[in-house]
Amino acid sequence: RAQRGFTVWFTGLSASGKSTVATALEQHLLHIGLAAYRLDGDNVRFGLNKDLGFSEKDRNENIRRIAEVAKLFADSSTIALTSFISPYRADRQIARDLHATASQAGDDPLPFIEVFVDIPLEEAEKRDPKGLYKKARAGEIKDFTGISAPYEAPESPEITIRTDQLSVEDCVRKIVEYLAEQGLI
Ligand code: GGZ
Repeated sequence: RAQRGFTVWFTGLSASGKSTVATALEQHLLHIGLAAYRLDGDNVRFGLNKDLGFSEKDRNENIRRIAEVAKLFADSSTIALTSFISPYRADRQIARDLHATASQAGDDPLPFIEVFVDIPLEEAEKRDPKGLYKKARAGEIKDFTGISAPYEAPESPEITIRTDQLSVEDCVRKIVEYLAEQGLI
């Protein structure tokens, strides 16, 4: 039967491992012959959303547009993988609700799978691959998630992964097993 599209929505702190796991998951899905496409800061914040910064309002709009684009990919029978901090619960709910609303009369809702990339702030700060936490602590970056801006952890994500406890492969396996159980792949 034809592939059905859906969205896997990663959420978590900067340096939590969202992009690393999303990239590995995308590779796996492509390898087994499924169409998958990853949306992340590199291909969205420098293009479609280059007019947006990191104020609460701009993050709301960032996530709103990403949710709309993910839905379009899913609607085209692609698996959309999004890796953005998406710190606000209400924004993630909007993204979820958007997928639940069919594009055209008679269309089924598009599945939306929220993956909480859960690591302690201290761990993310220890990793600090780009030195951003250090700059945020020094006051050189304002509104930095976890330091001077909020991160609202999901209350009932479909999947939680601890990237500080599991290998990337194990994280991918956990997601793939869930998708298979749900009959999505
Ligand atoms: C958080 C920031 C900020 C501030 C720049 N707060 O680790 P990174 O570098 O590569 O990922 C972070 C990315 C976050 O962008 P998102 O579009 O995912 O954020 S949101 O969903 O909240 O709209 C980080 C970098 O951009 N970055 N300034 N102030 N992260």
